[in-house]
Amino acid sequence: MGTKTPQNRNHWNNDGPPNANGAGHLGGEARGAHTSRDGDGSLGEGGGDDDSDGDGDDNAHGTNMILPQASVSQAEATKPQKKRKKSKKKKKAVSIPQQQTSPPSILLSDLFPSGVYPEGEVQQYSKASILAAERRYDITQLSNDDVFLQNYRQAAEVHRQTRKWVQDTVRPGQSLLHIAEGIENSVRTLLGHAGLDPGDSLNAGMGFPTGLCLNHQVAHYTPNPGQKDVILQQEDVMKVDFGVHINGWIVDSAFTMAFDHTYDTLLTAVKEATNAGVKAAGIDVRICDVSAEIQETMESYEVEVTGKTYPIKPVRNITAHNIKQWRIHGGKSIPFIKNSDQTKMEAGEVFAIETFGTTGRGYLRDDVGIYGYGLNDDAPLRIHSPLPSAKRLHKTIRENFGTVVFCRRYLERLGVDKYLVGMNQLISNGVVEPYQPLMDIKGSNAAQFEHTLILRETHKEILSRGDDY
Ligand SMILES: [Co+2]
Repeated sequence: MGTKTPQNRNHWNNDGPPNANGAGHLGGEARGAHTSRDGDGSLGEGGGDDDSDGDGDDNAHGTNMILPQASVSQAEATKPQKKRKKSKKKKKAVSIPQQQTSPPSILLSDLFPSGVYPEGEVQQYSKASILAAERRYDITQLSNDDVFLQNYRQAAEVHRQTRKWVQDTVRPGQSLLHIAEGIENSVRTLLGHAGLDPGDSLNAGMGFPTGLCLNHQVAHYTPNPGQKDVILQQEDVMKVDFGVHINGWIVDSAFTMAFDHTYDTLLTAVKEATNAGVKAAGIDVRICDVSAEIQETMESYEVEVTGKTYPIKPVRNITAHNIKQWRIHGGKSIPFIKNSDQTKMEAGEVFAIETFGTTGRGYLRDDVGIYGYGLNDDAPLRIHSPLPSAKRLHKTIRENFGTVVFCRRYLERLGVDKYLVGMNQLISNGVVEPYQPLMDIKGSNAAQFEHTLILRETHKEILSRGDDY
């Protein structure tokens, strides 16, 4: 999920809307800017920035093996024969499944009974960064570091197993609703949280509405209830962007599918631009330097569509971002084009490094319709609304989503109906922020790739990395 750049801060390009405030730099999102709606909710305890990871973890490479199933113990085997033993033995023979099914249906914790989840890709910092990390070595190690890391790795594995199902089975002719629901069923099933009991989806669940954007739709489109089915076509370029959260920590990762080889170069350009951003990321690295790497990589490609050559343009008014607990957009933004933002990335921070490239203008506008809603983090706990429906809706949102962005389908599966009037009142009172779909010009095509990484003390871990992207 990308951060939409507030229009009055979009002053690093010439053909976007004029810059209204003339701020001197492009520093991280100002408080109170639109991103605050993702808010660091008062949900769960602790939270904050306790994500700096220690070196105390003993999860070396290779711990992602599935441990062999415990066999019948010696004592059990030598026990004197008893009646009914036959049936008992039969029960023991039921094995722990070791392979995910398609569609995914097996709880991830059953696939990893040891509770140790695969480590993400390890990338080393530059020498200078390692020296800086050594100086920080006395940073207090929090006791829950390992739990934090295992939770994050578990969420990443749920993302990988779910997207494998998408890549293996999604084909033209299927509806976007079918694909979105398949992703969401998989994520919830693998996490073991259906999210139907009050508050259950706050333990673990979807990190934001599943994004399925076609062609010139660039970001923030999800199927809505009651809409006419959109059927995936052979020539479509589809961005698949979904999030998995455990305890408010969100893995935000996206990829693009195309069934027509015309778009291979577009996909390669954007994938490589994202990888360049991932590679550039590090402790004390300035945001402007990450942006420059992304832009240079993206613009080194061009794509030919029906005989015409298009430069691949980085999208200018949406950005990569850091992630905080319960906040998909944590306040730092990384544009895909040159800027002068001297803000530095810091040890312990989690970043969603994403890029979007397009054959269109490279400037997004709001499309009609709605993507989702998010509770503002600074919204009051109690609202004074004359509408009982708005009060009820507010309670439902707080109990089930907190500040996690949700869509109409997530609300309706809870049995909530006739909520639009109440929702509009919450929006006009500033309690809830709506999110619109974002599009480039019709006829253009855009691609997206995104990874979530954590800047650990001595190396970065690309949590969402898979053998697919
Ligand atoms: Co994102």
